[in-house]
Amino acid sequence: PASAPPRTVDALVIGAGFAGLYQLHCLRDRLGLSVQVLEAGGGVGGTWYWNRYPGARCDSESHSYAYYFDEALLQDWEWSERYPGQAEILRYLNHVADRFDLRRNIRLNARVTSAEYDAAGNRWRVRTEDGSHYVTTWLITAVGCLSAANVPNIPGRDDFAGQWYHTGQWPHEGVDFTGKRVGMVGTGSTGIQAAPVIAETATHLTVFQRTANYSIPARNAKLTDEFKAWARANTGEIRQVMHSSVNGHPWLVAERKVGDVTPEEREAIYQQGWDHGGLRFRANFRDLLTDKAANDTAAEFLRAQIRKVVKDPKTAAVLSDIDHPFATKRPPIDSYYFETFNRDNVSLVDLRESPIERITPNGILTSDGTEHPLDIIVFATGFDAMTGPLLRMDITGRDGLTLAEAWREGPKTYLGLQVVRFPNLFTLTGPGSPSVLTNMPVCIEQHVEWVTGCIAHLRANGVRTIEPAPDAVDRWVAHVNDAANATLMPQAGHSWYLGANVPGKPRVFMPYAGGMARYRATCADVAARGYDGFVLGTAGALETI
Ligand code: NA7
Repeated sequence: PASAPPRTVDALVIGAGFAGLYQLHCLRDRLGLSVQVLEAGGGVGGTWYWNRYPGARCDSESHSYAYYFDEALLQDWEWSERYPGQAEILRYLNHVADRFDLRRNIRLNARVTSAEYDAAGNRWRVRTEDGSHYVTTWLITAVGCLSAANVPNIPGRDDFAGQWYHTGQWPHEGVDFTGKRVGMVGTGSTGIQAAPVIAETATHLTVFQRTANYSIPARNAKLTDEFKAWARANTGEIRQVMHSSVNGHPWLVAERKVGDVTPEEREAIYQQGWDHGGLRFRANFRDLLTDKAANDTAAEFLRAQIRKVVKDPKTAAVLSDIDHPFATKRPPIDSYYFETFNRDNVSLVDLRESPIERITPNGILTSDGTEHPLDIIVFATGFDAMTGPLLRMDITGRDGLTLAEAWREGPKTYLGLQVVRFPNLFTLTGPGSPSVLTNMPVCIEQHVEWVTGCIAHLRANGVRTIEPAPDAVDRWVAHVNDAANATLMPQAGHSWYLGANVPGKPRVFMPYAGGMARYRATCADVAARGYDGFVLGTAGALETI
């Protein structure tokens, strides 16, 4: 109740997914702080609590999609498939919550509505939807990058007589597609995972495609005992590779360039990558993301595969008419996505030719005058990525400055972790960090450990406040832009990396494309030089009342 006195803690963490769980463990069990985690969901797990759509599965390989901070945890947990499915990851995160006795400091169903910095007391006041009130010195957001659902505001949506769902807010009881005509809007990673599974039970599936996409077969399979034994015996080496790689995956990008091999060799390498499956395809040559001519060779190989798989030439043409360079948008991986279009009960609508005009009570009406009759609409339309989850909370820093105002022209951070005039606020996997361009747990562990080390340092040295110096932020923002512009990625106009999928969102390339290993080294260097670029203040109360 609003009248109850606030609860006071040293640190408050928002979110109980991969990042929030580990941050709680580090601050409570390594630093001995009092910590409260507030989680909007009815369970722990973050992304994997909400994204229960058919076919939901991680694109990182299981043995790398895990915490690496605890050898006993690594040894005890056993993944069953090459890529972990949603239910298995959720079991894993619940196992971690139990194993490290985390639940006693996590409040579920506690959606944070506001966080306000009180300069006089040097503390944050955090409020939840149900009127609870917390006071904390350190405020850490662990809200994820892809957690604010983007449901397109298509006219007529509320008049639809059937059911509609967004994949990121999927009903826990599941959705029965038997006997239903289903329309799915969106062909990103999510739609590409969901379509083959929906098609298995639906009477008919209509896929509404706005932008054609590359996809590489995942080649998911049960893990063999040999592989499991290898992964267990080599955790140190796997960690080492993940830490030295550009994107935190357990492989390195090849040294060779496309031009170093003959066209025949190149095609054989691509074929091998296609047969092996997964995100690793893009690691075949080191210039795929920097040289358009090199990229064209991969793009053309992938378009040709679509034409080989899809039998109907018109459908194949629409699916393979891809206008962005390969991997400049997040490249999906799939299980029989293109094959799905060979089924009798699946059809494709090209929204570029005839966009959606409105939703009617009976289905979706496109501009060519066709009304596609539907019982269920699935919006696989993605997220207000990176900034969305932060801006949907009302965060206010010094002098009444809101985060929305501070980021009006796009997000500005130092290392993706801190914002000018928001002292003692740390934004894990925030914009300006490598986050979504990496295998997330690797990036998360680095962030959480860096923040933990930072708070330990500040406490040991009597520092009351930390916030970035404005010129350090300017330099970091420029560096993030330069890193993006050194790649082909900004060329994909429709990408959520740029905020282009959300109407009115500033077009800024949000993640740091300079590579995870380089980022890790930069952060370590900043800490080693006494938190260079940050302003450390000694005024203000640290011990909260
Ligand atoms: P994405 O990758 O943002 O994909 C969303 C898809 O929905 C994409 O094909 C969009 O087309 C399409 N979309 C979005 N809004 C509309 C409207 N209004 N009309 C038609 N089509 C629309 O989200 P995902 O959930 O698939 O994946 C997110 C990340 O999760 C993924 O990258 C992985 O990191 C895991 P567009 O391309 O914008 O034309």
